[in-house]
Amino acid sequence: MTDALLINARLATLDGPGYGLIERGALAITDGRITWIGASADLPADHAALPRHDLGERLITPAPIDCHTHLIHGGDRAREFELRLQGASYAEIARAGGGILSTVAATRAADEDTLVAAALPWLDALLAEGVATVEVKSGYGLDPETELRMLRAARRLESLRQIRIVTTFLGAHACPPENDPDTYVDSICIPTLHTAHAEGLVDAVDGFCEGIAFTPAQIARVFDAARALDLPVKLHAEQLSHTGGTALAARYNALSADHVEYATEDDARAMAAAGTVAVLLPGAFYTLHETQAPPIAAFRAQGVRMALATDCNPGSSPLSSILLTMNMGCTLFRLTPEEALRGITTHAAAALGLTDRGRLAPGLRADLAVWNVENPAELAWRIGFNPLHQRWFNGAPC
Ligand code: DI6
Ligand code: FE
Repeated sequence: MTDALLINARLATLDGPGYGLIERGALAITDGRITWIGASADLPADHAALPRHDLGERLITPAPIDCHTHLIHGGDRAREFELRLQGASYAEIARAGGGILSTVAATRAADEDTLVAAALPWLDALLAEGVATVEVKSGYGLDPETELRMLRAARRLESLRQIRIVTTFLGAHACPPENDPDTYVDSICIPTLHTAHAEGLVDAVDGFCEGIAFTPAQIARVFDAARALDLPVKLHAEQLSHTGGTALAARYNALSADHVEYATEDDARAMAAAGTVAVLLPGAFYTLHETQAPPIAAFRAQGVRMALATDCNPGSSPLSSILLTMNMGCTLFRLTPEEALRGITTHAAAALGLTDRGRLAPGLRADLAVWNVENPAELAWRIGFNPLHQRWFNGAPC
């Protein structure tokens, strides 16, 4: 691992209030960690001998983190896109056996190599925008074999790219056609979670709490199983309607409640008390022509941390741009560009339970994005433009 001294940069540290900007800054890296950060003029003599990289006054931010994706999946859903444009709703397509279940059929039919190869172009699009940590969910298998295959495929991405993958078991994503929901949860989903955990394939546990998926009581059984294994939980909650998932997630001290368009002020209070992050997914809101925006004002008032993620999946959010996600968060949900940047860094890390990244500070991982922009707000401002100059992963440019 090379040590390095980055000089002549503007630093958006996100450490402290606002962007935490440092002008004419320097950042020292040893063994993949940030060892010093501050104004160049204050650089201690013992760091001055490190190999220097002059960044030409470019902006450095923490590397983006995509904290909610369904990157591993078989097939595509372009036909469903056409049907929705002709007026069919997401829920109608799901009830007719399309939607998530059509991706389940395609994923069951794909071997591990095929799943990995299909995921790489989506992943590479994220890497091209500086992303250094990606969460990947299972949930398109809904049988033991395919759920495990998805998680193994997700883990394999780490050996093929310079990226940290966080895996989430989403067995409770939809009920497979061959089961009823209660039998599925108790006889398939929970036993599969045990097997996947024993293989070291699970970092967190998720579910889809919704009229077209699982009830709070069913999700609670999955969460109890997660708790017994000492695994953190998160939940797709209040995406299409209000079913009580957010309150349930807060009761289990979930890392995050995701989507949350239909969450209420009470839900925001419960999330704040539990420290549960709201993961906003504007790509799904946009794709599904949703009109109910998440309760941003209540989240702000209660001090709920808001993260932003792509929800990259073939159905409700075929989005693999973290920059466009920031722009959508601002334009569709009226986040400030500062909230959007925090949403893909500091708060995205919190949504994954990671405390060693998402800010620029001594001791944290040197996962960095160097941008050809002057001001951080430019990252959320432009549409379809990628100003990334360089990505640093674990202390090295790549
Ligand atoms: N909500 C979503 O937005 C994704 N999963 C979920 O529970 C969509 C999954 C899909 O449509 O394939
Ligand atoms: Fe999702």
